[in-house]
Amino acid sequence: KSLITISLTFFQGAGTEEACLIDILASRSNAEKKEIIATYKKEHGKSLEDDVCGDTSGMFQRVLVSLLAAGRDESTKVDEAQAVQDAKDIYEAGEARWGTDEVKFLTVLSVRNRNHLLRVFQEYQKISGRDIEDSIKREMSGCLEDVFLAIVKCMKNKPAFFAERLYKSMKGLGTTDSVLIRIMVARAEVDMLDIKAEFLKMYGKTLHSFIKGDTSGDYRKILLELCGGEK
Ligand SMILES: [Ca+2]
Repeated sequence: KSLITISLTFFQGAGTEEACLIDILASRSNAEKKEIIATYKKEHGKSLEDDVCGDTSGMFQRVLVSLLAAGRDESTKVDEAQAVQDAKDIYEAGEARWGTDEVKFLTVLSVRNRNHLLRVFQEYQKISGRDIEDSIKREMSGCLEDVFLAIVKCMKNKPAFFAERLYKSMKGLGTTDSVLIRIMVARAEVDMLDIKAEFLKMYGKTLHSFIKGDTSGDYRKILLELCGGEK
């Protein structure tokens, strides 16, 4: 079984839980999303999009459906003029007006390629004097804020995004087991070394030591196995 299939099993186990949908849809490539959609259909006899629509609503639903369409430009080309325009559009749709026109954020964040978006974020900082993440936090809330932030963070640095998700699933009281397991399984053979490096950089502790201190028993054994060595 492929890792995607395994992570889907957790996905299904957790139902269409929002955080899980966000993690998966914000981080996967078009091809991976298409595979997930096909696997979901095969195993459930229903479309993932229908289930997502049944469980979510409003603008958050629109963003998820747009991500499920797997239509992101995956080239590396940056259109300079368009990047400047995108940054302006986002500024005018958010900080520069009363309320927020979320559709503009959706249009730019769900279809543009990574290099282009990194350029848009730079330009946005110049125009608004703020990081785009700060503006998303100021303009939006709840699941919609979470999904836009996840897209931006994944574009900037995907291993750092997952390092933060792992950290937040463990720190404080108790551990969000489903998040921890799902991410560890999904990323084990993909970018765990990068995630561990980011984790150490961001939190000054190894992921290995964090898991060791926060979990126990067979569960800890499995997680440490997925994590690999201390380094
Ligand atoms: Ca506003």
